[in-house]
Amino acid sequence: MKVIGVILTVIGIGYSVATGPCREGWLSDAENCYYFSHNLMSWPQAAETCEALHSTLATVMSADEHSFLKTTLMSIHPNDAAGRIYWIDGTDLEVEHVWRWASSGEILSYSEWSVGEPTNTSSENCLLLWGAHGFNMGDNPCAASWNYICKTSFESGENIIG
Ligand SMILES: [Ca+2]
Repeated sequence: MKVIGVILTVIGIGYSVATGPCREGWLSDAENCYYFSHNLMSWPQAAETCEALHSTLATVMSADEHSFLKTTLMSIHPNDAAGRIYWIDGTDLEVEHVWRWASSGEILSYSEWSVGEPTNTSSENCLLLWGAHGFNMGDNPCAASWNYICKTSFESGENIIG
């Protein structure tokens, strides 16, 4: 009984200090923390901002992760999703038509493009989630000002509070 009491005390302390896996203002799925910006920036500025927040622009590694982002974006924008665009981590700046995650250099293993996207002109080299198309992917000139999503994993050690 004494051992159980100790365990319960430890669990209790654990709960009392933990405030969730993510920093305040960030949202989590099962593995990562995400920051959905309130402001608009160019893709390079957004990437710098995420870096300053100890994260990167969001990668989308699976249909499940994309689904989480879509659901969250629709809940943030119940009435104005169609006018919203969010930068994510992908770019084909290095080699036209070859889309990579900037943070890792890896070629996209998952993608779900909006109809007609990527436009893939040499002037559209940065990846986004397009509200007018259910937050499926699209490309745009990197200098355009849009919202952005930052992402960091639970394991990065930046997120644990307490
Ligand atoms: Ca495009």
